[in-house]
Amino acid sequence: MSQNPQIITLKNKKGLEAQISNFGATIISLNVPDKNNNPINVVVGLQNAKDYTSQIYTDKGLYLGATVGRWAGRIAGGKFKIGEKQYQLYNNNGVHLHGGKEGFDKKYWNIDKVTDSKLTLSYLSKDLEEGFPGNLKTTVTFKLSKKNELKITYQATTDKPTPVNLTNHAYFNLEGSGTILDHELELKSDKYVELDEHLLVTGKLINTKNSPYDFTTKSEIGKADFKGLDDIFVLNSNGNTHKVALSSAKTGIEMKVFTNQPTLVIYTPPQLPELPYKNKVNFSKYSAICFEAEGYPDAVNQPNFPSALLKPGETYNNKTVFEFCVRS
Ligand code: FUC
Repeated sequence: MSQNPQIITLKNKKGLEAQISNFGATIISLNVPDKNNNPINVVVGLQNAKDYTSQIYTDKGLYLGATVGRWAGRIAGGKFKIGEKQYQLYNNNGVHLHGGKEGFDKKYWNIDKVTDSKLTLSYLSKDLEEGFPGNLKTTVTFKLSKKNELKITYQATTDKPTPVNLTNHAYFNLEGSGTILDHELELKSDKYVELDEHLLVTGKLINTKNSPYDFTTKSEIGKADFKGLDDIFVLNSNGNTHKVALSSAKTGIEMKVFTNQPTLVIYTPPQLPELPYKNKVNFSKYSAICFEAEGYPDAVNQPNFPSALLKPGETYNNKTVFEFCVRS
């Protein structure tokens, strides 16, 4: 019997409103008041929750607003070793991406707890699902705070050592349509991860300074040398300050990203495919930007990167916050 996704609406008292689907623990819209107090949906979403379950959509591999796991990003060779034991994951031409054929983005999550402003979903990923060892119990909490933040918290526990790397794959556009090329971006990252032609990590880190990846001073995304991003940045670890600030002069909306994760994938697809988008909006070239806060990429195969193995008795804890304000 086919299931129907359920939508949960969260609100805070400052006008933030989020719609979350339990299919993929997916953010399907996030309304934020602009400088004229009009709501702008800043997250790219589809019209109906059911649209996310159709193969026409899933074949496009967009992961719009979804929770990605058990491993967000790419695992080279689609395999890894724990001790002497090798694990073979679901892969496509030798690359495991975003949790496999049916990752966490395509699972129905259990609705554990709902209040006006907070939702907790959970999912039990069974031993060897997509090839990963251990029964992994995962919860994700979405909360709209009084400080006008969307706080996403992931926790997970396992009964066997297993790699865990969870993230949310929301595509942001602070104008709700058009392009993000006119948005301004500040990114607190002095180093990015070198990638090969298959977008796999070489293990080398490169300075962002004097490269097209230097957004340490806030600047327009569409500056002269911008060629699109599908890159991994190492976040500077100075205190509890924001790691990213993104703003639109048109709507006055500014979003700051805080996270306890060490790296951030920034992804700007050149063009979104034709799909039944919410509010029937039109998107032009470089229509949205993803900020996927996560652990070091392919850490299971990179001995120089911090380990990403979760062991029995430990709790995986990932907190990422998207804070909104209006600048006049
Ligand atoms: C990001 C990228 C990938 C992929 C996906 C939809 O995480 O790194 O290249 O296209 O999102």
